[in-house]
Parts: sequence; structure tokens; C-alpha cells
Amino acid sequence: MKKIHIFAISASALLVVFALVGLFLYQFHGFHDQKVFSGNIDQDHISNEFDADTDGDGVANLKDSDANENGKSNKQDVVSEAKRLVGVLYDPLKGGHGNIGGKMGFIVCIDVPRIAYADAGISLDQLLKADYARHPGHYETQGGTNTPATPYFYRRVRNVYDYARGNGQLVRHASTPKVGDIVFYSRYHATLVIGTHKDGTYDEVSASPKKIYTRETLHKKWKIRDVARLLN
Ligand SMILES: [Ca+2]
Ligand SMILES: [Ca+2]
Ligand SMILES: [Ca+2]
Repeated sequence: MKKIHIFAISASALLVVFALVGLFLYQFHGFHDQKVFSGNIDQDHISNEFDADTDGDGVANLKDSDANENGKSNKQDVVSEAKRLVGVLYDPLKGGHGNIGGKMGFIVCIDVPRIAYADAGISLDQLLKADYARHPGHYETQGGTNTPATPYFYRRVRNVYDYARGNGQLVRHASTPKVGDIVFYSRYHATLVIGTHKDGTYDEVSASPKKIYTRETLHKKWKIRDVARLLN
């Protein structure tokens, strides 16, 4: 009798554990859709990550209102992909130690806009790489440790900031946010605007070490900040 009782308890304990693991996996996950970068939408010889015209229609990504030719506007794609990132765990190693965290699908703050834009067919990696080739002076190269030839170049907030500043896409002290804006809290932290409201508040997706996993914050009060505004 006692044995059956213990069995019942351990079986229900096991169920609880399974339920918790299931909930954890549902709520928190990694980003594993690397084909966003490694894929090749127009099937030319350039992967999406470094293709200046991802859909191959002759219109450069930032001038193309539907850069991946999926029938949805860039803004729609950016917003829906950013929402899909909600729950992705933050990389506590911040890309360090051979990017173990990144390989497990963990992300850092700038990955939110980086992935969301890439999903829309606009690769920030490509924009930064091409800009660096033309204007290395836009960037703080830190004695050669911060160039496209070094591993973490495309995942540094300050490089996206410097790209935007050097290309007329930085709005200093923006008085209102717009959907798609990359919001700079500093040269080391950025978030993404995915919605705006008539009352002046906005919706944001952000990843940060303090929050552990990527979050969506709704109706946030706007504070004047610098933003990268890439979309029209
Ligand atoms: Ca291509
Ligand atoms: Ca195009
Ligand atoms: Ca699209």
C-alpha cells in the first residue's frame, strides 16, 4: 500500500517536472533560424547576410519597401520577427568564449534589431561591412580589434550607432519614436521599437542581462534618445 502511495507521489512529481520543463521551453528558447543569415533568397552567389539586394530585384535593401519579396512590408516583417524573439534567452557571455552562448541560440541586445531586420531582408551586417569598406573612419577600430575581420564586429551596439551616424540615418535626440527605430540607450545598449500609440507611448522589444530573456514592453513612456531610423 505504502509502495503504491510513493509511486503515485513520484509519478505526479515527475508530471510536474515535465510540465515545468515544457513551460520553460515554451516560454524561453534560443534563436536557431540561422538561414535568415546563411540562406540565399535570390539564389545568387551571395548569402543573405552580405547581400545588398537580398531579393535580387535590382533595388537595394534600404530602398526596397519589401526587401525579401514576401509580400509584406519591411516594417511588418521587422515587427513580426521581433515578436518571435520574445522569450529568447540573453547570452551571459555576450558572444565571448568562442560564442558558445550564440551557438546555443542566446542573443545580445543588438541581435534583436539585427535579426528582425535580417528577417525582413535587410542585413545590418551587410550595411556595416560595405560602409566599413568605404569609410573605415566611421568606426572606432580599437587598434584593429574592432573591424569586420574580427568576430564580434556586427554584434556591437556602437558599430550600428557609428554606421547610422556616418550615413545620415541617426536621429539625434528623437522627440518621437517610429516603428523600426533602433533606440540607443548608450553606445552599449539598444532596443527596437515595434509599435507606437497616439498617447505618445510605444512598444519595445529588448534583450538585456538584467532581464535574462527577451521581452516585449507595451505602452512604454518615450524618453528622448538617439535612434537609428533605417526605414521610411
Ligand atoms: Ca543572395
Ligand atoms: Ca531588392
Ligand atoms: Ca517583406
